[in-house]
Amino acid sequence: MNLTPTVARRFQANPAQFLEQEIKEFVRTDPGNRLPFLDDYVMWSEPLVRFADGDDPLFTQYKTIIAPTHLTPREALAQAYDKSLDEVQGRLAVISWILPAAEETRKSNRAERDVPSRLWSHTRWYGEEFNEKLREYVVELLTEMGHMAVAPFLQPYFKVFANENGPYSNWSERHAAYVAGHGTFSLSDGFITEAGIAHRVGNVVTDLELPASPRTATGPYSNCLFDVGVNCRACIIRCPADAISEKGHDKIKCQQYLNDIGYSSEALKAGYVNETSVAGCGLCQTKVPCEFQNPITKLKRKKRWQGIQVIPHKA
Ligand code: B12
Ligand code: SF4
Ligand code: SF4
Repeated sequence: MNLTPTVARRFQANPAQFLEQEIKEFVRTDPGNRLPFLDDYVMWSEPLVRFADGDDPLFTQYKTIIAPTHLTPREALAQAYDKSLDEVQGRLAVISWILPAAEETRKSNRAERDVPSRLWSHTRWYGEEFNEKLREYVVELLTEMGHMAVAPFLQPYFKVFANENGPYSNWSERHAAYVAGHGTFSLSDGFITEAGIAHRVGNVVTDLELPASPRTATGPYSNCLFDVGVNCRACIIRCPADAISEKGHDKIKCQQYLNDIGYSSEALKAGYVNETSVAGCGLCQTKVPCEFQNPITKLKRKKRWQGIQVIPHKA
């Protein structure tokens, strides 16, 4: 990395602004965000970047909400550097970004009913490879500036376990995004941000102190229309695996479906994936009112115009 004195000065003057600009610039210019075999198709639109306080009490609550094995940012950083918790001193922050799927990708997936479009599938595979590169880039930037930094998802300690409800990991990138105020979960389980639900998430934990972005959501599901009493069943109707109902998302059915289409010879023949990859699905994230915007922001605008208040029925 070319760490010139100008770059170092920019970082020192305003680390939060510097990181946001660097992440946006990387997404805009790095060739990893393009598909060379498809006329350099750009997979991700401009990212959303926010910061969470690494000691936000929610991270400890996740040990009850998700599982005791879910790591706090301090544990994630300490384990990566082979240190004890006491050796990781001072304030910590989690840098959290959202990579919104490009419009053409979303449009192509809207037209599908059973399997994802090729663009969606390529974005699942090559787009996540780029997301890995971005995590590595942010870690490198921070370490070059003299800070500790880790992308928990890329660590050898990252694990996905399973219980009677299906898979869960020891570092959920969406739960960190929730702490950073990016948005909320939903009936389909997808995470609804101001840029909608059709996206991927990335995080880096660091000992650099950054200002925590405000969290304005009134509850863990409050960006979902179903949560405010609107009879939105769009994701239920879209799911080809019958994995979404008014009770929520059945992770086991969803995973089974992803495995079936991801490794079927039909999917391989259709050129979706290579032999070691997964095809994805995301039909519940396209052709739905939360696809590329926060539907509650839109609803509130409309209701304000009509003089009606929107109150979530679940806290
Ligand atoms: C395991 C996994 C899966 C599993 C299980 C999904 C799941 N919901 O957990 C399966 C295989 C089913 C799956 C499917 C898909 N996945 Co996936 N998957 C993961 C992975 C690796 C870990 C997720 C995890 O740890 N979950 C932990 C469990 C406990 O979370 P949970 O059940 O959602 O949590 C609920 C409770 O915590 C509850 N809750 C209850 N009380 C409270 C209180 C508070 C305060 C809060 C905050 C929450 C809360 O809210 C949550 C929602 O119901 C992440 C990557 C990562 N490391 O984060 C990607 C990830 C979640 N997957 C992703 C994607 C895109 C997909 C697919 C669309 C496939 C595709 N690419 O085409 C589908 C979408 C399925 C769906 N409808 O959401 C994205 C999600 C982006 C988004 N828009 O939300 C992620 C974040 C990958 C990434 N880096 O971007 N995935
Ligand atoms: S489609 Fe409707 S019910 Fe489903 S997650 Fe989006 S807003 Fe919620
Ligand atoms: S990813 Fe596909 S199978 Fe899973 S819930 Fe969404 S639509 Fe259903």
